[in-house]
Amino acid sequence: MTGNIRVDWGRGDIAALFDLPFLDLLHEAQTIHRRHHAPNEVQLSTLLSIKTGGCPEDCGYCSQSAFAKSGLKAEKLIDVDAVLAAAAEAKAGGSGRFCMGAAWREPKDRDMDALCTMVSGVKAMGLETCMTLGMLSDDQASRLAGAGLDYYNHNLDSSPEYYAEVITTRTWQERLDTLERVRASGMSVCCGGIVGMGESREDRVGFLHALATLPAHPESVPINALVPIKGTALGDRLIEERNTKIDDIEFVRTVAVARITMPRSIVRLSAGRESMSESTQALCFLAGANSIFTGDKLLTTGNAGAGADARLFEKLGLAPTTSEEPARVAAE
Ligand code: SAM
Ligand code: DTB
Ligand code: SF4
Repeated sequence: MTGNIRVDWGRGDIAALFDLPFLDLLHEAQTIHRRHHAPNEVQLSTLLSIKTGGCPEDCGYCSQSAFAKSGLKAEKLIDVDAVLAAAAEAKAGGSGRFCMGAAWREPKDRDMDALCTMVSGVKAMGLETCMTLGMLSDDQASRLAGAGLDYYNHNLDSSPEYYAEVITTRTWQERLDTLERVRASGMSVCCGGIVGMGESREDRVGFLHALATLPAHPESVPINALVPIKGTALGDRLIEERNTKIDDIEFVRTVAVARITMPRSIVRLSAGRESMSESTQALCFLAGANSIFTGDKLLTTGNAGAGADARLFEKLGLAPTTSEEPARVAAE
């Protein structure tokens, strides 16, 4: 336990949650959700790719890997001004957090000054800041924290077993080491993964087990549904095999189990929302998802967009929240 939050889940406990009758599972998830979070509020984050393509890692789902034949052009780190302009647009659109992603194995020390300027500039606009840049050294983590970086995103992506089938250039242990460095620097952790990559239920159990037994739960847990991209190993497989897209109900179950096992974390309904029905998204919110990515674009692929989100929020009576603190405090 950390505080009164359980971190000693067994795989069997998590498998048993997945096995619950759907309505019982949703009831439990929603009950726990209301204990820790404001029931009708959804946190809004916006993504920007600050360095696109040409990544030396071989993540089988990713358009930005140099191993993929996605046709994406490799670009250099973009200018600070371009980042600030995109952040201003995100803020005007009501977003509370600005997440900057780079297609790197790890940042180079020569990029650190520019990255820190981006962080302090975005923070000065009154937005929460998040970056995802690959692995970090202790020094890089403390420099980013010092510049005002609130969150660092680094995903475990799947179960340890299935991870090895998806990525071979970076080990599971290296991911854990980066997460530990982020924690030690004082930044909040954003860590989740992808479902719908062809993994089994047992892998989804193992994935959530890995997250829910970290020494402290990540403050943000992004749950992505694979966006199949032509030219990537997993995208091509999904496109060829058709109908292997994760079942909507199984996706909602995954969100619900994340909510139950990590009760205080913000659970983000992340990639894959563009092709998700309103009803499935509504079930995800009922299951405890309380964050989304706003805007028309994720990093390289499309996103639901402001119009569709505004309509859905209106229908469901949801309101954006800009900070997770009030919801948490209300729960104590
Ligand atoms: N290069 C950095 C890294 O991987 O550490 C950060 C960027 S990477 C794109 C961030 C996360 O986006 C991945 O860990 C993965 O979970 C998610 N992601 C990437 N491509 C995706 C896709 N096609 N569908 C769903 N999620 C995806
Ligand atoms: C995360 O878990 N999902 C976001 C964020 N962290 C960086 C990225 C989703 C990327 C989807 C595919 C793309 O747009 O390239
Ligand atoms: Fe590189 Fe990140 Fe894509 Fe993996 S997910 S190939 S590390 S950009």
